[in-house]
Amino acid sequence: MTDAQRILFETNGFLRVPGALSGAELDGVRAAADAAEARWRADASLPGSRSDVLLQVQAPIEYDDRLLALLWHPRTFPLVRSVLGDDVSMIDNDYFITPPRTPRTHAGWHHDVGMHGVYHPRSVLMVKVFFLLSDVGADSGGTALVPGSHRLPPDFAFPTVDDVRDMPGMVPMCGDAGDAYLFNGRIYHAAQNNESDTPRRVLIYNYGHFWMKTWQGYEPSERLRAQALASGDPVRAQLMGIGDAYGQRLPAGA
Ligand SMILES: O=C(O)CCC(=O)C(=O)O
Repeated sequence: MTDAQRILFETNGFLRVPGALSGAELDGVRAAADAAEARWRADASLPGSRSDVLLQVQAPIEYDDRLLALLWHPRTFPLVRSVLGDDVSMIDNDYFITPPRTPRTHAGWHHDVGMHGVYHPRSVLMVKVFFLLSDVGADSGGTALVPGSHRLPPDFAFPTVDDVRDMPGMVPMCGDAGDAYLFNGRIYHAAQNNESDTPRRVLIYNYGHFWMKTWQGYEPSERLRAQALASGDPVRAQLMGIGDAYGQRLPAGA
């Protein structure tokens, strides 16, 4: 992480990574996401939510190794590790498809993390990485966030707004397919309504510390855990939750 990236992330609570995926890599990830979506749509027993405001393919890493490998992508994972530390692990992962012309947002203003007993303005407990698979403009249903809000005290009273866009100070996370961004899970954020004619597609990877529990329903399958162990890669193993509950850390250089 460069000094500029560190300063931007620490002060704003988020960081953009333009062109994280490009060319053949973006094509491959999109093909993998399309195939995952088709399988998920065809089998209602597969986990996720199916509503008029969001199609949520839960745990896309289980569908295709190209979606799995984004967890340790060289353009984003080193940034996450740099911010969270060597005890980084995976908390959850999703593929969100926001249908065109949604009647309302699928996620109002919220923080992802608010653990009791933690002074959040000084902590980084979770970091979320978003990979855009479609171009996201101001009306495409993208993420909105309030820069710097991860530093506000836990009892800070944000105004209540009917429209996500009316939150004072909010910034829309627009971008092109292949762009990525990451944010501190404490930042105040929401999803905008998709007022465009095209679906908004985004892959989301959430990271925390190794001692934190994986979100229920996102525990990696035995297949992925065995694959990670067989790879001999300490990064993969740790991201799949394999290691000692306390004191687990990636070795320098891994
Ligand atoms: O769809 C979005 O951009 C919002 C996602 C969100 O609120 C979250 O991941 O907590």
